[in-house]
Amino acid sequence: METYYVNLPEYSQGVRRNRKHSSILEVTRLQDFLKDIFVGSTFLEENIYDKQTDLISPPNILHFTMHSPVAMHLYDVNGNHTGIIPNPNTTSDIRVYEENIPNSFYEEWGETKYAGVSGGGRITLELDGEGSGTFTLEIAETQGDETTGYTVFSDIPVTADSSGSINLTSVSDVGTFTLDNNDDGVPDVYAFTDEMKEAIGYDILREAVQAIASNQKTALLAQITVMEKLRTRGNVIAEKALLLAFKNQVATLTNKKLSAKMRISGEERVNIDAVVDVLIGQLSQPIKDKKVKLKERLIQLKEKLLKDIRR
Ligand SMILES: [Ca+2]
Repeated sequence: METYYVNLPEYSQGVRRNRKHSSILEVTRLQDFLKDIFVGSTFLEENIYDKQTDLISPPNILHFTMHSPVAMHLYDVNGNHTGIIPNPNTTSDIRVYEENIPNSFYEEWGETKYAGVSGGGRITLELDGEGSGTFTLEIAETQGDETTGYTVFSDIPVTADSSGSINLTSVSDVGTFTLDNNDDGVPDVYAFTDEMKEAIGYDILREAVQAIASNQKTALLAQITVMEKLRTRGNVIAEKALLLAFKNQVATLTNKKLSAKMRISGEERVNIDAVVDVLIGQLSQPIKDKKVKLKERLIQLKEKLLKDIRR
């Protein structure tokens, strides 16, 4: 018996249609090929191969996993959509989705949404809040069985009115994005990947403050220098107190009653706040590490104790 292979990704790219195994018999070139076989011909139509090795190397796949309450919509450069669509039956609460981007997929498992696309084209991921809480978004890139890229946005605050988007062709394009949480067109959340959070330091806060026009800039920069010294010395409690005070001060400076020279815009505040929050988050890390060390020490002591008793 002869075995033939249909390269579905190659076919789908060529005809801009999304074909999967369930719809393999709808591939017109396969239909033609099957007709040929019935009349005794084994002419290989385009996208059909008689050796598995003739298939092109596995395509890059971008995977998006959303631990919700956020809907994910993927768009390609041609405006094709993959994701949830309104159920045409308005009395039904069954979630309906489409997969119109060539070589894309969409699935939901309870609260988790999983979508992806292969081919390496530019993709826009649109996020649409479905409820209040926080979300975690994982973005991975694979080629065959190999994971070639991975990044994650953890515990990003979200509301039912939230919206934001990320443009990417590969995981390496991803670093930050903004969310508008109250639908007024002004970003409220500046999200960093976990990896990027580790790279943030006072140098980044200094950059964010340098970017403002307020005449309070010099005073804020002086405070940054103080906080940076506290970090070098490991004075966690004082540093945290100053970071919180710094955050309050920045909030006060957005007051519309202040003179234009002093005032900080809402957008400038979002950027500064995001960096300050990461710096505050980094402070609980040494405490966590200390706890782990303590636990390790307790295990060591217990082992020693047991050894001593058994002797
Ligand atoms: Ca907003």
